[in-house]
Amino acid sequence: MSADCIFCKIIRGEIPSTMVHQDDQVVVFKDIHPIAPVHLLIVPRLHVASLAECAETERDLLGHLLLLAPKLAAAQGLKGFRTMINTGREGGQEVFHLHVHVFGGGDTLPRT
Ligand code: DGP
Repeated sequence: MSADCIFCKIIRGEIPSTMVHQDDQVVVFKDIHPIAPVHLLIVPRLHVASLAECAETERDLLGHLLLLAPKLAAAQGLKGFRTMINTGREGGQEVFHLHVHVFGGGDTLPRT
């Protein structure tokens, strides 16, 4: 846990969020600035700044994050979805607590 981290504060319940899933390893809540009709953030309870800071010790956690994504998407009624992990400031990351974006719904997403 990191005292000043906004996602750690959400995990501790100090900042409100719309939670859609919680388990022993992760919490999942709606992004405050959605870019699609469904836009979720899968956030590990462990404070790791980014994918670049992950080590072998995070192998199981990373597997859990990714395997959860299709289950969450199906529960939201999505037929397809996109995952995104922004890493580092130059990678577009704004919150330095590892998270996986899961989004979809509405029109077909543009090809990347
Ligand atoms: P990234 O660029 O990958 O670090 O995206 C961080 C996302 O986190 C961004 O899409 C907005 C979202 N976000 C930031 N602060 C909050 C918050 O307090 N609550 C929620 N629900 N989402 C937040």
